Amino acid sequence: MTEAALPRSASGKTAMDVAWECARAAGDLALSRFRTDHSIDVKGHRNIVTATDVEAELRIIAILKAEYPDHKILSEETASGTDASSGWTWVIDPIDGTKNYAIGVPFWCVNVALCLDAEPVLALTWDPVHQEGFRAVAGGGAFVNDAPIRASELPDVFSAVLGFDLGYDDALGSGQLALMQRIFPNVQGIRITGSAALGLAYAACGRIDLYTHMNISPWDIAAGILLVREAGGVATDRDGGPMRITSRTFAAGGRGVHADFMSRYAVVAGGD
Ligand code: LIP
Repeated sequence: MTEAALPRSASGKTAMDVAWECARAAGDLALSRFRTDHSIDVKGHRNIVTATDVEAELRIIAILKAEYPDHKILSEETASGTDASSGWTWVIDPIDGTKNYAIGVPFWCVNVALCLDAEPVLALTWDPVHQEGFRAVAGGGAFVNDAPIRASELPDVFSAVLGFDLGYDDALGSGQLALMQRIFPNVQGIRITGSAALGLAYAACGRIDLYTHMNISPWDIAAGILLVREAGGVATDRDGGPMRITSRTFAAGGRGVHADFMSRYAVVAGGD
């Protein structure tokens, strides 16, 4: 699939142009309010949402409804129950890394993906603070802004820097910490990112060599699956099956590090 094969919008724009419009509309709003006081609601255990998350999402949805009225939308704050299993679906996270955003840590992004029958075919992860757009179209390779990106070519976990996050489930989070304790010190570095979408983007461009999670949502990962694959990396769930937008667990990154991680460490949480 190339960009030309993706549906044009109602106003004749390419799908990537519409994705950029969505990313900038949400990103400009979020950036304008970064490190200001936020009105925060608690959605669940360690899971917060700011008023800006919701407003940014509504801006994206307004653009998508105008440009692709027949496409479905699966989004974190206002449409998290959409069935994306068939047809065209935009999968949206207006601010991934909401906790980072709320506490002033400059590691958050706007995450936009277009899926066909639940398979990501277009990805855009936009980091407004660092002005970096990680993008890909299926079959067209992956880029940060206009520079091509490649996943890590390191051979194993020992030579790697790993990224992960804890998520909102204590047992699964504890499992991740126990796993990292098992790996350490046979690794060059370990990072907790606070944004799964940027964690995957950084794995796609080899800034980190592998990113893994045990309790994730479709809007956090839809774009990253395609970025890692189009950058020559591997993305699987922790059982070794192909990573899908419905995967709750995953490991994604360079081929060598991924193979070594999966063969040595990828036991399902609770077995550590
Ligand atoms: C978050 C991810 C993070 C993960 C959290 C949550 P949010 O997304 O970025 O990596 O650990 O459970 O999914 O809530 O900021 O969009």
